[in-house]
Amino acid sequence: MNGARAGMFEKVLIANRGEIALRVLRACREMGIATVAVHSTADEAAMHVRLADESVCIGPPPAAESYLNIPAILAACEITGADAVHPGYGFLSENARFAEILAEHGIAFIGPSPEHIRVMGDKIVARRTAAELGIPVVPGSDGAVATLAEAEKIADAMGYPVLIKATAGGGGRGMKVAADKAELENAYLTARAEAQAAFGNDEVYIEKYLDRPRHIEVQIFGDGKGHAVHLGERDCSLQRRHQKVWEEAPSPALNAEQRVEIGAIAAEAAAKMGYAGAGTVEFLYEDGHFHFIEMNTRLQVEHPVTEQITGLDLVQEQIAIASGAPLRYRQEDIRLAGHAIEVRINAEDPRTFAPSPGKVTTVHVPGGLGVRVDSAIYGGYVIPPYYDSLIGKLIVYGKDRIECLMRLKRALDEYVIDGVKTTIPLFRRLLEEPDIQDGLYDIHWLEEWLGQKPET
Ligand code: MV4
Repeated sequence: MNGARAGMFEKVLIANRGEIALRVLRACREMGIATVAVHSTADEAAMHVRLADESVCIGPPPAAESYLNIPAILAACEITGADAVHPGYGFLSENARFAEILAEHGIAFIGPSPEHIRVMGDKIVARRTAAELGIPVVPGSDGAVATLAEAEKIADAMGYPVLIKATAGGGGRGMKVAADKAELENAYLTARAEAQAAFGNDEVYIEKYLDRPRHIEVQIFGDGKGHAVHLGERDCSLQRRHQKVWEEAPSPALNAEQRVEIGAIAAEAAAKMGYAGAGTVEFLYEDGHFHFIEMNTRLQVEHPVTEQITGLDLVQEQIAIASGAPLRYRQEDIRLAGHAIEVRINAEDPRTFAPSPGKVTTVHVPGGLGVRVDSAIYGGYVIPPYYDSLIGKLIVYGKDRIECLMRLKRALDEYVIDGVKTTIPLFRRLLEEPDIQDGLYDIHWLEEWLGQKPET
């Protein structure tokens, strides 16, 4: 079989580890593209290293010296002759400078342009850009708020409660709520100080605080030439400390008309920007209204739920677009069908969420119709303590949400991971909750539930 197509990459270097490295490797294999794994000294026995065609050690265990080490990754590209890099998620996936450096060396970055990464990385510029492109944004300041007096003026005009956010923010750091005027000074000063400490940049802006929204995000793809499609939404409201634990598609909160409307708005904006590759437009959804908060310019952890309801391979699509191919689907070719749920299996105590690295003695993964497991662990694998605790994703698909929930319960009961603690028991408990069964949850639901059901 000859997999060669005009312009298609011959060898892709995967600048990541764990389940996402494996996910990218699988897409490359199916496209007839050779793969290069890179790894730290802590990951010599990792599955992505074992399965790749070639591998290169890029440094010691700390990510700053290996998976974030741009010169070492560049050297690995040169040594192996890779013609493209897939960054996965996290690490260098939203580093505009990395994308630029690769381009300067004639290596393709499988992702959007450095300019689009940069625009969306600055939350004020992202907000302004979204508004200009016709996306509904949260009411708030026009740009940065440089003084407390200015903050007071805007908050008075808009009404309380308000939220002070860091321009360089993300992950909830440098974010402070002010319920009324009396709380504004402290919120403003604290947000600036936290932003300075976390990002070395104390610039902040103000938004109206939405009390009990859902987090709903739209998956888009652009060809970089003014065409874009959307692949429906994901509901990622179930989270703890800004870490998603459960994602589903479609959102239990939306009807078909709302889905088409928000999807079209997101895709049209991506088209107008000339956006290339996969992107996610994040919204807070409350009282029937969508409010843009951020855009992620990378593949996301939860992309499999979208793959399950569309039947499309998002990583293959990313690779094709980065090689200069047009979008392989028009909007009318994309059919959203059935329901998918992903739960994140972390090596953590299911009640305290304390990390639980160490040796995995036994792994038995669930299977059968509608069950997918994206994971890079195996019996005898030692989970290193240096990286995040995600060790697998269980994704279940059903014709509707009810079938999906029954299948999730069945699959969780089959799943065996011995030797380390995992979040599997958390999901068994969640499935017993009427609010979860009914899809009635917002971004605060999980933390409130955990608060009411403290450790043992
Ligand atoms: C908000 C908000 C309420 N109102 N913005 C949290 C991190 C960043 N991605 C945006 N975040 C929020 N922005 C306004 N105007 C509440 C949050 C928020 C949140 C958002 C999505 C998912 C989980 C969250 C948990 C707490 C707060």
